[in-house]
Amino acid sequence: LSKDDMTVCFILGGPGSGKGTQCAKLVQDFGFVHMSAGDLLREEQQRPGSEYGELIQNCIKEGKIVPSEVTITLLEKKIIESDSNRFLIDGFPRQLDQALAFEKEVVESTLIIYLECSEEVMLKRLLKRGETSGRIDDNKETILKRFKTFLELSYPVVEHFRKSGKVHTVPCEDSVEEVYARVKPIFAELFK
Ligand code: UP5
Ligand code: MG
Repeated sequence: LSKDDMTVCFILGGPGSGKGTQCAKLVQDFGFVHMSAGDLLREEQQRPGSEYGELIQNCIKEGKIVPSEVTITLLEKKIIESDSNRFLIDGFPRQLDQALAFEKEVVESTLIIYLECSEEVMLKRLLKRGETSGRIDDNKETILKRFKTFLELSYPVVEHFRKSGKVHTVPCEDSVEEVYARVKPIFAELFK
């Protein structure tokens, strides 16, 4: 796998901003491989014999960030296993050191979408999803911890990348279709 012909886009935004939802639509239109860092961690947590199971579960339950090495190893493995060279990574990097490590060790990102959403709207979406999701972090107590982590540690990643001019901020409190109507042209411009 050559890094030169590999394209990585980061889809960032607070908990419940709609990262997974928008990525699913981008996959259909632009043939990217979608990797949700959170999904990969949940998968690893449930894998029998995983040495990280308990660590991951505790972090997710507390809304804390899993140590970078674990997440980067999982992402790297997926990238290597895939026969695609276009990747959408959702919910990662979540902390400045992860951004720096990934761009140094794996590949530099081409584009970053930041889904901008108020906590009020995100809370409403997550509580609703929590009625059926079975996610151990979709409860009010954990959601508030996730918001705090996002603001203190993850949002600075967006700020960091702004200097590079790669960040596109997309307001995302409207319907899924309305939000996608803002996201799609950004991709269409770059990846026809
Ligand atoms: N919904 C979506 N868009 C909507 C719209 N426009 N209008 C109305 N409803 C909309 O959407 C959330 C809900 O809202 C859904 O019910 C959807 O239908 C609806 P979704 O697309 O799932 O939003 P998303 O941003 O993906 O929300 P998610 O809960 O997945 O975000 P988080 O960032 O909180 O979760 P993630 O899975 O990325 O991480 C979970 C935990 O894993 C973290 O808290 C952390 O502990 C750990 N983690 C790490 O440690 N490191 C990582 O790198 C990644 C995760
Ligand atoms: Mg998600």
